[in-house]
Amino acid sequence: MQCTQEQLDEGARILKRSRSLAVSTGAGISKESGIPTFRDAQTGLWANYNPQELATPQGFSGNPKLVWEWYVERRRMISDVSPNPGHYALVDLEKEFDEFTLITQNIDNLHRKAGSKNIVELHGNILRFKCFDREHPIEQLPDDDRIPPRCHCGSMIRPDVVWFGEILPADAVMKAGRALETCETLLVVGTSGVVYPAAAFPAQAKACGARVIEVNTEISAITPLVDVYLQGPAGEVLPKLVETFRAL
Ligand code: BJW
Repeated sequence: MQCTQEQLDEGARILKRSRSLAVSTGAGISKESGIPTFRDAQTGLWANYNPQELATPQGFSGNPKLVWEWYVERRRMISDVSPNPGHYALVDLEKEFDEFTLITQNIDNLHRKAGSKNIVELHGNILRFKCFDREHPIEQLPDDDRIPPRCHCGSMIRPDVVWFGEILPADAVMKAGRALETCETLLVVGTSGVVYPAAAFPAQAKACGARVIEVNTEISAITPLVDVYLQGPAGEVLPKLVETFRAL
């Protein structure tokens, strides 16, 4: 199913009336770049891997080699792919608004690669590292045979991403909160809307008076709440939304 031109017109009119836009993206926007989402029943990462083993601090403590190697593999896959038309459409939208914040749950760096500027990375970035015990930032991985490599303090090094049960980076939470309070429109793209705190963003923005537009191939947990639902792949719907917006 794909959204109609009337629905795109309605979304574009809401955007046209707004001076400030916040965008919240999830794994769905990178699907067309070739990166699997998490919760797709067939191809999602959590269909094939156990999140408790691979995306929790307890999982890393229990089997650091397994977790480290899983992230090495994902980093290799991510470094081979490019942004898609959905990422580039958001770069175009950023130029149209006085205030624009792109809040992403994705760790794949593709918004930055595409050229988006004001990005808030809620769940970290797979290309960065920190130490497990004391969170020392790691600028460069040591030339170390150990897996995982070790920090100067002796602790294991881990990817700088947010696992289940971990607190999100304070500056990211603060910037996201400010954008949600002040935006006139929130555009939500490609997230199932089940992982908190991002799952609460649409309700938060609405409570502050914003309109909410969603782009997703499927109905999500937030669809019942949105003002305009644009069904379809982000790589097709977002460029059409920008084109419709510019034609108004
Ligand atoms: C397309 C498409 C196309 C496909 N175009 N669309 C309140 C209530 C209940 C629980 C909690 C709560 N507050 C906190 C929690 C606990 C927990 C949580 O939310 N659990 C829920 C699962 C119930 N949250 C946390 O632990 C967070 N920490 C926190 O809140 O700290 C304080 C606290 C802790 C404990 C208790 C209370 C407070 C941290 C969450 C960290 C999430 N980490 C991961 C892994 C990151 C690293 C890595 O990648 O390895 O982040 S899990 C994974 O899910 C990843 C994603 O960012 C995140 C969200 O997934 P996303 O992006 O929505 O992907 P999918 O696959 O779910 O959906 C894809 C969507 O795209 C689908 O809708 C498709 O239809 C769509 N789609 N193709 C457009 N082409």
